[in-house]
Amino acid sequence: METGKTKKVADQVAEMIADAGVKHIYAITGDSLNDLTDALSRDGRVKFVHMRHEESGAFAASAEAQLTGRLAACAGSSGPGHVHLINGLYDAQRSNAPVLAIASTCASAVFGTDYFQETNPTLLFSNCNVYNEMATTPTQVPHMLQAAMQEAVGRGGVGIVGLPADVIGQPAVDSYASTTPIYTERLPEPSGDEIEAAAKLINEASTVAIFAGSGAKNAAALVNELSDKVKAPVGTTYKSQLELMGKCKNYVGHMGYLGMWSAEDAIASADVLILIGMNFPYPGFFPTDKKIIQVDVRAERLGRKTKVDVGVRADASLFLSALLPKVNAKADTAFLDKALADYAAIKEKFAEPVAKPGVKGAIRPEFMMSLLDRLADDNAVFTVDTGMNNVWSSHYLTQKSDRRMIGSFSHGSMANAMPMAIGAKFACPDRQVIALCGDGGFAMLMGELLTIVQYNLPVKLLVADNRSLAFVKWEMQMAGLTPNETELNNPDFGKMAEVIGFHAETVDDPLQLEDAMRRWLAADGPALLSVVTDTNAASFSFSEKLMDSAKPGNPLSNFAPIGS
Ligand SMILES: Cc1ncc(C[n+]2csc(CCOP(=O)(O)OP(=O)(O)O)c2C)c(N)n1
Ligand SMILES: [Mg+2]
Repeated sequence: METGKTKKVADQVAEMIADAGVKHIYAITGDSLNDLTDALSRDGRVKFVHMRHEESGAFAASAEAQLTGRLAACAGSSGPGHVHLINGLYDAQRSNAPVLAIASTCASAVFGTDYFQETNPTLLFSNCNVYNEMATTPTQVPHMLQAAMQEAVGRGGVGIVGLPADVIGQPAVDSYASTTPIYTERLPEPSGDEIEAAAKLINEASTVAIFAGSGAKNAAALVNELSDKVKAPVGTTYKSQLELMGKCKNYVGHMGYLGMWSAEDAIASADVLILIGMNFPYPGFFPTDKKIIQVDVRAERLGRKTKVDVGVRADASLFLSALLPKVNAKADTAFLDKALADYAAIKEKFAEPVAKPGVKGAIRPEFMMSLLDRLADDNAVFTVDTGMNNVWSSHYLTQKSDRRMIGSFSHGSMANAMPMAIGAKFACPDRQVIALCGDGGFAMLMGELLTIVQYNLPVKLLVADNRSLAFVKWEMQMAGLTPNETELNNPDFGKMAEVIGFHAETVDDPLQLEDAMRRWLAADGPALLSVVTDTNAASFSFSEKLMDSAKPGNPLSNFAPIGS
């Protein structure tokens, strides 16, 4: 702040966000947001990343927050500007990503007058937040901003502050509010009684299975130890599989509608099922006639998706460390061996389409994805669009060292992969960032190609050009409908991206894919590879539950496909 100049609310907001350690704010400026844009640029510590659509800004902030575990920010101007944030904010909230969203809005003096661009951000965002308030006086701003940031990091979700145009330009009022969100590392511990109860169930059981979600990823070595000791197969969610598969030798696949029956069967049939740090959406996969232990740092998640016999609010590592000495080793490996054999059989089946790369104009996506698995960096960050890319990535991407994958796993939105890659690249400039885009998803927020070129961001976009909303085509077929309104008439995405300034190629010949992929991965700066894939490729491995649920009349027939 220059001396002698009055500090405005906008300056105070810029200062507080910077002091809070926010590195980027993904936004589009305009009208009531201009004062803040100006203040941020004078403060100089938070980079304003100028997106082409506010929804992308929210996805980018969500990706940054998920990868770093730290607060990230996005903003939208009055009315349509912040209305555009909503889908990305839903995704961030449901991914527990600590994101601050600033929604500037028309002057408080004209609230309720049907003013130009008037919306009510508090109502608009009412279902996707951990904090959601609008400041109508300068005095409120620092308290509300602090609370929004603290709730976002403390509870993991979206903190929203509405800032009317007249408030943002007024002199700031100093406040007692702290300007640094407190990241608390203190994790809930299990009680002795809870450990005794869990150990008793496990010791009395003949067979045990483990189902581990993202909350178990920092406890992978302990999950592995427990599984080894009690001969329990380990199934995961789609979201957690990449992080856990390489670290658990008894890994038997991920479970869900796109999942593998090896995991599904083991989880449904063990005498005792241990659920660790998971928020799996579909109750129908859990047994009703077995004993279930659930551990989660979030008390509100216990018993939400299934009946639970022993529910423990605790950090996964603390729970497993306390439990391990109390459980007796099991000798019988028959149950585990069967699950491992089932998983091995699935992997063998997966290898079949990889060996048949397809024909010109119809490259097999399995071949494409397994090539990517072989060629991508061991610590690559993958972002994945909702659609068939979820299927192929979950079947063919493997853990090499420190790979991460983020997607719209709970919200299930299309178009997230490219904007998430932007946030991922800003957050992790030294890592290879690869967006797995569907042609439908890619086109939905295609303006972000321009953002990528504008910042010369070296992100890698892989577009699976199957000329259709393939997942939906397949969904319709499964339900006995004739696929309709699912065809896409695409341009040559490679040529299009080249004109925009990408290193870009389109490949339609499977024999040329490996060389093209190597060039794409080696390229400096923005790079896009459009692969003309088989429009009819579908997976054999889908869960039996999916087949049942797709039958007309089944209450689950309108399922959401992905699973967290
Ligand atoms: C924003 C949004 N609109 C619609 C849907 C429903 N939907 C789920 S997958 C999908 C098709 C995705 O097509 P594409 O991106 O081409 O991927 P593909 O399945 O063909 O690989 C649709 C329309 C959704 N999930 N999100
Ligand atoms: Mg498609």
